[in-house]
This record gives sequence, C-alpha cells and structure tokens, in this order.
Amino acid sequence: MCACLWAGLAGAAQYLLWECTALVRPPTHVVLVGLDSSGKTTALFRLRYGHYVNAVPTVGFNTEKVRAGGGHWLVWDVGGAERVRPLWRSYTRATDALVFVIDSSDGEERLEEARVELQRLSKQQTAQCVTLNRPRPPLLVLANKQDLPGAREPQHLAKALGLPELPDSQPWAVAPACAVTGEGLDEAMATLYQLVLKTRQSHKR
Ligand SMILES: Nc1nc2c(ncn2[C@@H]2O[C@H](COP(=O)(O)OP(=O)(O)OP(=O)(O)O)[C@@H](O)[C@H]2O)c(=O)[nH]1
Ligand SMILES: [Mg+2]
Repeated sequence: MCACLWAGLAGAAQYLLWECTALVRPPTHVVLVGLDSSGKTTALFRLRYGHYVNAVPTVGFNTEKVRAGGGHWLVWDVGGAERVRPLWRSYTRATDALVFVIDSSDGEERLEEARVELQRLSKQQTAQCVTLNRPRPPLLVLANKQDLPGAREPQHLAKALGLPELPDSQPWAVAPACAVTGEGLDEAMATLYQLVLKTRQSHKR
C-alpha cells in the first residue's frame, strides 16, 4: 500500500516536471513518414499509450504528444498510401526532425519504392531549408518489423535506401525496432534526440 503511494507520488512528480519543462521549451516537432503499412501509426500509439493498439490505415494524419528517448515530442504521423504521399511535403516543411519508417521485411520492389520516396523527400528538404534558411532536420530511418522473418539489418537498409549518398548536411541514423512490442523505439528516439541537439548546437554557432 505504502509502496504504491510512493510510486504514485513519484509518477505525479515526474509528470509535473515534464509539464514544466514543456512550458519552458516547446516540444520537438517530428514527422513520421514512410510507405503504407510500414508501422508508423503502430509506433506512434505504442510511444503514446505504452501498449499495442491495432491501427487502421491512416487517411490524413494522427498527432500526439509523447515523451521518449529523453525528449518531449509533438509527433505527426502522416498516411503513407501512394495517393496521399504528396501531402508529406507540407507536413515536413519546417519540422525539427524526420522519421522514415520502413517495413524491414519488405522485398526488393517495396524497398526500391521506399528509396525513391526518401530521396524525393530529401530533395524537397534541400529546397525548403534554403528557402526558410533553416538547418536540415535530422533523419532517422526506423527499421521496423524486426520481429518478422527475413527482416533486414539496419546497415543493409541504409545502403538500399541510399543514405550514404545523402548530402553531407543531412544528419541521419538507422535504428531497429518492433512497434508491436515497442522494442527499440525508445532507443531510436534517443538517437534522434541526440541528432536534434547536435543540429541545434551547430546552428547556434
Ligand atoms: N509484425 C509486426 N507487425 C507490425 C509492426 N508494426 C506494425 N505492424 C503491423 O503492420 C500493419 C500496419 O501498421 P500501421 O501502423 O497501420 O502502418 P502505417 O505505416 O501507419 O500505415 P498507413 O497509415 O497506411 O501509412 C498493422 O497490422 C500493424 O499491426 C511490427 O513491428 N511488427
Ligand atoms: Mg498509419
């Protein structure tokens, strides 16, 4: 009983601390994009609610405030179906960070489709960052569905998506995850948060 009370108080104190931090510094804006069914909404709900939520294909977008990887985020999850992909451009304009979610078990054809979309997004970022005079937002490729047979290693995905050929000004990382169990998600967001902090630091100079 007493232990429960202390745990409750500690949780409330941590919640208050987070809320105060959020007042001082607005949450980091991050957009989740990636092909349909790669697991964006599952990842978002897992981060937000701490358990698996059965998601339906996203027609527009979902948005949630989440705490993960040491950061406080405002996450936008945008539908990945081909017909709604043109919307990525406006959602990713002036964001602080990008997450490109991949189904790591996808075959060559879908991987190539993902590569084309990611490279298109990168070109749009180049143009937008020049126009807005902003640093390029860091990019995290979330190598999701690592639990499935045939899931590819992050290094393989990095090469297949052409990440090493991105402009030098583009900070990027790849992190493995399983959005259904939540494994790897917090570590992935911590990696992204470090890249965001580095970008902020170097832009201040
Ligand atoms: N095995 C496995 N299934 C996953 C994982 N993440 C998501 N899924 C499943 O993949 C399917 C699609 O997940 P969504 O989260 O709806 O995918 P999405 O990227 O939001 O798709 P759109 O909204 O259509 O762009 C669902 O059936 C999820 O349960 C994972 O890590 N492992
Ligand atoms: Mg979705």
